[in-house]
Amino acid sequence: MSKPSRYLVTSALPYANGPLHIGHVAGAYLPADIYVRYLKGKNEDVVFVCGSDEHGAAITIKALKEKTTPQEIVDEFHKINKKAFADFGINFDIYHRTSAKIHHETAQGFFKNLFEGGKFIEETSEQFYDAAHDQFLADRYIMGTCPKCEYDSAYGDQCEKCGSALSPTELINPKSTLTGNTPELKTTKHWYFPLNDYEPWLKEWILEQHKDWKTNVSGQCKSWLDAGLQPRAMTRDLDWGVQVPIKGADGKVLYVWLDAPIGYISATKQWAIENNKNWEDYWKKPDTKLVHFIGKDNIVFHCIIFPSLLKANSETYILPDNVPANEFLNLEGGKISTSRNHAIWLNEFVADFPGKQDVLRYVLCSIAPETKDSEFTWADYQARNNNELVAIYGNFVNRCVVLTQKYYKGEIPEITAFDERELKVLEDVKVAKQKIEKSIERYRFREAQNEMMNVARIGNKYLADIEPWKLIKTNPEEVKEIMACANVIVANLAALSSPFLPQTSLKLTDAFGLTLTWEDAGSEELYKKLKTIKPLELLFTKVEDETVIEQVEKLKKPEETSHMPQKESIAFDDFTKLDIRVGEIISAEKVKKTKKLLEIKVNTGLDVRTVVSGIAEHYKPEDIIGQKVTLLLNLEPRKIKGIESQGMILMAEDNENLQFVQPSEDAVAGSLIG
Ligand code: B3M
Ligand code: ZN
Repeated sequence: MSKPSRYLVTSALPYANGPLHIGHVAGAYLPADIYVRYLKGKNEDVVFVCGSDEHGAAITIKALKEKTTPQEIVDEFHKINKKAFADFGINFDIYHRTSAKIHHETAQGFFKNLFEGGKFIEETSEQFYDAAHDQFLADRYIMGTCPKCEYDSAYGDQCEKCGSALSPTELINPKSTLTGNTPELKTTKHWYFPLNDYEPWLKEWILEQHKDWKTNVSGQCKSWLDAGLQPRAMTRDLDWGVQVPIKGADGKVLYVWLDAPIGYISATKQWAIENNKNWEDYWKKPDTKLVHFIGKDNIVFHCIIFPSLLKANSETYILPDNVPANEFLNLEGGKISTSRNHAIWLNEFVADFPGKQDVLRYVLCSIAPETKDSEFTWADYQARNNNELVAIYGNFVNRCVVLTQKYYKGEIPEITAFDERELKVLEDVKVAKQKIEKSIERYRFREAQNEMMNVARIGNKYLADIEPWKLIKTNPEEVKEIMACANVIVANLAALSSPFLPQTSLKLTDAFGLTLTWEDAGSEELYKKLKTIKPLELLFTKVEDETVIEQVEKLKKPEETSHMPQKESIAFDDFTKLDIRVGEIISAEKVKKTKKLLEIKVNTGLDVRTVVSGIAEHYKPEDIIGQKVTLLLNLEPRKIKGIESQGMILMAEDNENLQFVQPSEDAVAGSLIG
């Protein structure tokens, strides 16, 4: 597009059902914040919106598990996340929420517009229903065995183990998470959006007109488009969310992926009200540039579904100019996992490392998963801090400040013009600025930040080559020009690092007693603005080995919160019904064509019986022969892969570790446990 008149920048609305971790930050928030700070530094008209996604079954399930209400959960995490972002320096113009009235109205209006325009297909189909709760089950409320990898806790929409997208009816042995019962199929009516109708347009719009999109984004779009799009239900049977605003839709809410992106619109509306602006300028004028920052798991929703919905709406909305989605960030050799607490939580980092936001920003930007998954390690955090922020950026600034104090008591020497050598150095800085701009505008933030560091490298080299500390004895006049030039480089650094290291940039501009904008960088006239520089504390300090060790240890310790809450109480009589005994494994072999299952023969003291157990990924058959086990004897026999399993070996499970619940070695097979 030609130069936009204004920008609307969005970051994915995080679900308000848990705290934020560094994977979120590196994926969708930090890049957006850098982009926005850059644009604002150039005095562009920009609105940066985000907020809590407060609907969806993940939230109602959490409420159920924790015996509380969805409202309480979203209230809690909206607050926590809003604060964590603010503390970390992600500068949204508004952090809204989808439970707000204005959002419900906006989403309902949007749905109605499509409905009245005849854009939906009404369809009745069979869906799982839990009679005990008189409730249709959202995909997430159904769990069962994954047909692809046999993981026994796959959700109705996705297996979290192998990542396959599923539909609830594909699950083997589906169970309602509300009651544990096998759900029945019952008919229900929903409104489907015929995405397939938009396929030709999407192909043209994405694959032809947006060849500038990142390859990880267009690649994912292309594979969806090649596979062929299907109509998608835009409503759900659920009692938490935005009510479907038409007759005959009681008890139904908008599908969360219709509701949430409209959250961007309602957030803009609310911002406009608070700032006396017109929201429609940002959503309907074609000279507005709309950019969505997201993680890769949200690509289909932002590149295919939401644009089609915007296009179908009779109000003429603009479409995203770009969706620079990032891949995933891993952590210390593994995937970041909320349930296993294998994560660095943003609110914890801010509390544990006060004033170190810029360090984490720097590291996360350096390793941002822009083209492929990347990995955060504490050792790398330490190395980048010590070798780059301390040794390059901090060192250069510190030298310049200290020398200016020492030679001139902080008064920056006045000069009339620079000599050739200085002009050459300042030209290099200007070129660096242009490269940063180009990289940011192409959403290459790693590259951009590295180029910003080059300015500090230029400054360091300049001082190291000339050694003003030696020259001061022989040619103090020349040192004046050198120190003026060095201060100009520091001022450039202050302006050019403002999108990446906002706190640090602020410390520098404060030291100069100036406000510097992006446009001040690279300007020959900058030295005229600089008058004094105050003494500064060290901008960055070394990260010690102990910190690294401590943080890595912390990751190894699962927190209590990662454990399942206590189940409902049962009567003593219920407990005595369980026949639990000591058993001894006599033989074990793998069940053919499965990854997880072992067929195990156990001496129960009464008999030798067969038990099929899903432990093959943890134990080799030959290693467990002779193993004493705790066996639930009177579990109703059931057939697994054609083998009748007559009992269950009890295992302790912790963070994917499986251990036998092991009676002591001299316990005799058949002894009752209870
Ligand atoms: N809440 C999904 C997520 O956090 C969803 C994003 C909505 S963006 C409109 O991954
Ligand atoms: Zn699976």
